[in-house]
Amino acid sequence: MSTLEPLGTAIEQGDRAEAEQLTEQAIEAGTDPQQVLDALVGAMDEVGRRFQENEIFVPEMLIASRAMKQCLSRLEPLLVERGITPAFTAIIGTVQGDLHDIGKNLVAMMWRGANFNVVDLGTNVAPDQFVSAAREHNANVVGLSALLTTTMPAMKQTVEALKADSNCNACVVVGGAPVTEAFARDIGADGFAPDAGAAVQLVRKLVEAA
Ligand code: B1M
Repeated sequence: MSTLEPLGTAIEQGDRAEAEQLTEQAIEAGTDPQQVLDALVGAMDEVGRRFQENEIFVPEMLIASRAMKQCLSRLEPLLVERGITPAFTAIIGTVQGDLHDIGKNLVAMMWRGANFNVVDLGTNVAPDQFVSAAREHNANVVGLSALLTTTMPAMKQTVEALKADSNCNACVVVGGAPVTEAFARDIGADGFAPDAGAAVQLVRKLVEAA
């Protein structure tokens, strides 16, 4: 049996030591790094699905993401050497006035797990910071998180600023506990995701359609 199937299982179970060892073995055996990457991304998709289905919760998702990150760092030099780099860039941040970042960090990790290049601007990010970062990184996606009803207006202002910038062609996606599909539509966002697993499916769909 190839090491890739147990590698996927190790990621799904958040077994970092086993996942690292299997990644190492796959590399030493000369396995195509793209195939190793596909196994890692496939495992994170399964983690996202289980999270959405409430089969696992935040801690398990965090542990799986960390195992994935560790394996990716081992694989990265080989991917770069072969010119295999993420095809899409996503900017993410929590909107101005809002310091909550746990959910935003989970979304960022899952996007990395889906092999997006993710630029995390942190918390309390002003609309013009999102606009500058989207330009600077030629972003395909900008993700906004808000956890307070009082910062939802800042989310609206940020979407407006991004949409008003003719140099920015990024899809804007929003999420966070008080945010709803209807609110996302009202403020002109391109999409809404209720959780980190759904956020992966959403951005994949949007970038493929763009
Ligand atoms: Co705050 N807080 N907090 N808080 N806090 C809430 C949000 C609150 C609901 C608590 C309550 O009153 N019951 C309430 C908001 C009420 C409201 O607006 N209606 C509240 C308040 C009022 C406040 C302060 C104003 C309190 C005060 O100082 N008086 C203050 C505000 C500070 C500020 O931001 N300016 C404050 C401060 C804090 C702490 C700093 C202490 C801490 C934050 C630490 C941190 O994030 N580093 C904190 C915390 C931890 C919470 C609760 C307890 C937990 C939030 C959390 O991390 N959830 C929260 C109450 C609660 O939810 N039980 C609360 C776990 C996380 C995984 O879920 O962030 O929803 P969540 O993310 C999910 C989805 O929403 C989605 O995916 C994630 C994973 O599935 N998602 C996205 C999130 N972003 C997304 C983006 C996407 C897509 C999906 O696309 C881009």
